[in-house]
Amino acid sequence: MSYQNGHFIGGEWIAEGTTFANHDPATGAEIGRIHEAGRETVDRAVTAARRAQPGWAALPVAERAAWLRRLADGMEARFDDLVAAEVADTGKDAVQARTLDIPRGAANFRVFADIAAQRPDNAYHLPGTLSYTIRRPLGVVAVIVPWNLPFLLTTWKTGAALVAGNTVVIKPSELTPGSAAVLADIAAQAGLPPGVLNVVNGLGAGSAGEFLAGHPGVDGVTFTGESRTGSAIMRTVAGGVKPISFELGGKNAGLIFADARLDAAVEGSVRSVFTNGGQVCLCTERLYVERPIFQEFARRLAKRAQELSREREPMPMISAGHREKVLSYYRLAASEGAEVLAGGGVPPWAEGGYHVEPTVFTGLPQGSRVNQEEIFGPVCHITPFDTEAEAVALANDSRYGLAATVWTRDLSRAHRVAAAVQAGLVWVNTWFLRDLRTPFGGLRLSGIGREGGVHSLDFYSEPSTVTVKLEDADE
Ligand code: NAD
Ligand code: 6OD
Repeated sequence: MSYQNGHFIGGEWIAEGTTFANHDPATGAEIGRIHEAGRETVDRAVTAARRAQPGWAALPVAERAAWLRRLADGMEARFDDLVAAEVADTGKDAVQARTLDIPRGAANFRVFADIAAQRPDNAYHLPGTLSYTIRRPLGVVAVIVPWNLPFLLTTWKTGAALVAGNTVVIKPSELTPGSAAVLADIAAQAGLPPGVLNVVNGLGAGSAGEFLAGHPGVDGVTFTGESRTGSAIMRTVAGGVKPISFELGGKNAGLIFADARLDAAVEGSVRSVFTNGGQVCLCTERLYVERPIFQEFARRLAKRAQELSREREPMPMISAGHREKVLSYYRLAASEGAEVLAGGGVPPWAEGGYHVEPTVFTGLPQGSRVNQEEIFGPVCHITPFDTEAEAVALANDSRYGLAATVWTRDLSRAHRVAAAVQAGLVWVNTWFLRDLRTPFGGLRLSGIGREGGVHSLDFYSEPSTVTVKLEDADE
């Protein structure tokens, strides 16, 4: 597969700007060249989106919802193309792309279509007074997304923004532009009005991402990516005081109590640590295990990590640079005296691809960088604990607050701990089980705001309140 990606603006493909290479992380081979949007190209995209926005917002919500369903049908019809694009860009397993990443695109569009079409308006009554709210779309929304779950995240934001009456300019990650290009094709084939959905490619700082976020014609920014990038975007949009929705990094804890079903806790942790090569913001990087089962849990998790490596299971890191970042944490852990229970390097079979070994460490203090900084690879550190209060305190000892898992068969403990752990999402005896109506997002460095269900619609539209004084019958 070799492609050249331009920009999709006002319903047309435009190949302008210098190009840069895109690589297959599984082999390191160049698979395509991407055009980089400069300020002028970004300006054209925003102008196209602004032109289309009033007409799009004027459609009854049921018609916008019908468009989303038509686009979801298009995603299902182009399922294999979307899988191929996602696999080529990320090196992820096609089975995962077929069962998680790509089906979520149509699911995202359908759930927001249903929720928006059925959402009631609000009215507030007082004696002699009636107030109600009118929801208005933000206008043009910049959708800036990362490389780890490209299609899932692009559609998660785009579906909600569109159904709320906004038009969008999507800026995919420079490392994974493929599935957004297929989405633009789907929109073109479906006859979506030109300018409603636009895609510009390029890098972040000093390039398309920054130009887009800072463009005065952009009314709101929804961003998923690193916490540091979130800070940079806040600075970029500060002058325009634009609404932002940020889903950022995580350093997620897993709490495993001695009464948990051990098999389920081990397999659940294998998923939560190693899925997508550990490159999911929700992945667990810190495991806390109650002391009576610590040795057995650690032995089993390490064995599974070794098996995954032998089976060449976890996907590669997204780039040579990211592999080097992950390996630098492996070296750091070793130099700080960690006990390496599994992995810790590059698998012997990695040829050209950006693979690292699934890795399990123990023995480092809670304050170590390995226990505090987001690594974003197939790696975790395991620490024993003795009491529930200690486990909760360890989980909360983080500048992040995105997700946590709790493994226990004690119902009261499950609810107690879920309430005490400071995270935007807590899973009990499972991981990454999603109901798309629930609020999704994180505390502290993990983000600002919530998306999901009506929470997305709340971000992508703003209420105006109308208050009417009711006259008495004889006035
Ligand atoms: P990143 O922050 O480097 O890049 C994300 C996007 O932002 C890319 O499109 C990039 O080009 C763009 N960008 C970079 N600098 C920019 C700038 N100054 N202005 C505007 N745009 C800019 O993130 P990444 O490395 O692609 O993704 C991995 C990170 O994303 C991890 O930290 C992970 O935890 C996080 N993430 C969080 C969630 C969540 O829901 N909380 C979901 C997925 C990923
Ligand atoms: O499931 C979702 O809706 C979502 N936003 C997942 C994010 C995963 C991060 O890597």
